[in-house]
Amino acid sequence: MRTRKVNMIISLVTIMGGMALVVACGQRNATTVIEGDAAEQVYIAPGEYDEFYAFLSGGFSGQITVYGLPSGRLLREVPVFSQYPENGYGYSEESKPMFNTSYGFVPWDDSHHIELSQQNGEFDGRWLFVNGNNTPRIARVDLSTFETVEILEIPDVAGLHCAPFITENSEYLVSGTRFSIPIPQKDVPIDTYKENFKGLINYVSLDQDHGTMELAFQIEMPGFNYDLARNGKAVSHGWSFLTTYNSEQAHSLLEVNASQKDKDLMAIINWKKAEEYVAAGKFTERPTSYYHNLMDESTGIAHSQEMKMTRILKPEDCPEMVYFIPVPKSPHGCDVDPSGEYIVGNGKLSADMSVYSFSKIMKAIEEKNFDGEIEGIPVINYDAGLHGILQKPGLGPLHTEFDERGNAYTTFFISSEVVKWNVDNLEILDREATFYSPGHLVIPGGETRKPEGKYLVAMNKITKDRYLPTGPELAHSAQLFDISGDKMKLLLDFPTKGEPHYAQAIRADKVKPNSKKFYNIEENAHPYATLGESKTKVVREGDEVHVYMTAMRSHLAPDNIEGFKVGDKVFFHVTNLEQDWDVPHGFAIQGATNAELLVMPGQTKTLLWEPKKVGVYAFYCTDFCSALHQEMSGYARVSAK
Ligand code: CUK
Repeated sequence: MRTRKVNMIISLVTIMGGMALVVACGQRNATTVIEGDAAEQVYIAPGEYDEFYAFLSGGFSGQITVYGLPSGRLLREVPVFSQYPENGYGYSEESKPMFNTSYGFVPWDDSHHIELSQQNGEFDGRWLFVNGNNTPRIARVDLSTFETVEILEIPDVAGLHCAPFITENSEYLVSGTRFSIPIPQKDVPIDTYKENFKGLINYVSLDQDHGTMELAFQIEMPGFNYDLARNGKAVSHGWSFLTTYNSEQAHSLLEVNASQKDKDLMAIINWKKAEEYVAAGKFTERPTSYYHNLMDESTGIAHSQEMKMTRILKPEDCPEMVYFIPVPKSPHGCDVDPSGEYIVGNGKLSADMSVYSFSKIMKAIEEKNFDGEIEGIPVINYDAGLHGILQKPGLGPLHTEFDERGNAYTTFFISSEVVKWNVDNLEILDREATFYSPGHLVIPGGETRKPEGKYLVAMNKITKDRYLPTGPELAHSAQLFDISGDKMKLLLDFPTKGEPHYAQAIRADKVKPNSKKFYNIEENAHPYATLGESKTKVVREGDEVHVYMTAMRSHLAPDNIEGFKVGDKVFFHVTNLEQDWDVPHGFAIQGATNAELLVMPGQTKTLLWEPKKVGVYAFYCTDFCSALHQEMSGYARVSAK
């Protein structure tokens, strides 16, 4: 988003000078819109719970954050594509394998889109999926523990921005490459883009009981930029919609090259048909390399597996599987309404928004109402698939969510507002300023068949004067609106972490009852678990030393350890023997070059320590756990080799 802002603004100002008025109207003063009982509506009394969980992606922080709504209180930060010193994720020996990729150990990524698991088009509160944009990956967070338990790399794509969009019974996560590349990778001149660069759309299947991901198949596509997607629901179940930009196939995305055409294209995929082709063996197997990292539930240890083959479906071998339809210039998303009938395709560089009708698209396909084809893929006639056009809604439309009353809500980045409109008759009903320049927005269930149109959160890209200044770097800002009435009402600003792009929100009672309180120590199958203080020991195997340690209020055992040598690799395997909610213990040792561990009751976690100098070094529990917490410590003596 960030690098495109300036170009977008320049072109929109030139293209739509006449609409500059909307920009001016957008900059209203917040104090004029806060009225009545806003404070009461967001106030959650001490000891009370919020009504919704909201999960915000962290953008370049690589994490996700969990907020309560309507209070806007930050409840948790869940590390996904980033090492996290607060709990040792990515530093502990158990979690390090989560970052294995075909490029090596990559403990950072850029996370954009959150998808909660669904059944029958409704959130079921089991898992959350999120993409890693840069080193293409998809992660799964288990909502009983709020921990990242799986990361799957997606091969032969670049920039997995268009991910991970879920189907209504959690059959698949669909994703597409943001940047087309040579497949397989090879050393070719960049200006051979048109001949050598290809795109891939990927279908990852989900195990219905465990949520585990598997790359089911990939569809080879023309070398466009696949930006965002949604899957059909209800009447359109079985189909995916992906917007693309740069249908010019320019290898430089300067506006003069990549935004010449008046329209770009939306890809429409019949994934049920694709499944049939896979079952009929119509794919080619292509050698590749990607990693699948999975946390074992009983040991808490992540294991990596390198995968070496992928199945490719080619549209030319698989008729009636892939179509295109034109969308307004430089689109950024295609959102499907709760009925599954309407698909909103917006162009960032267009003054209008196109709303498509799924049944009309089906009719056009049936009647072969095509305007030619691109690389063998039929292009459906634009007017034949159109439900209608939303005229001059605002400047720079980005994302749309829905309520259960037939309304859509779209963010406008440039005119800095949220616009409410009726999906059926395309009438604009309300507009509210946001502060400033919103990207995504979220309504609880707002992309499902069952939205709960009570609140809307706009996630703004620019903060400016909203908070006390904190130097040049400001937290991004989210804004909560009450959308239960005819007019939207701004209730609250709250700061966010990293750069949230998409978010999803779910009724708290769908997640809260399954939330794990602690790990049952009898089920701890970690090979270095120490299930009782009498079983603690120190075992040397050559230069490797394994310390079987326990933590219990208020001591670490063993506490004073001698016999380490300079150059040893010391593994502290710390088992937290507590069996009670909210009694973690921590572990840190002087000179360790990684972080600390935070060990939940019943868990075993391992910290690697490589002493470099002789001496006596202190270790201690990092999480204040009892009145004698400060006594929870010990010494490690290191002698010359
Ligand atoms: S994106 Cu950032 S505001 Cu990555 Cu879905 Cu549109």
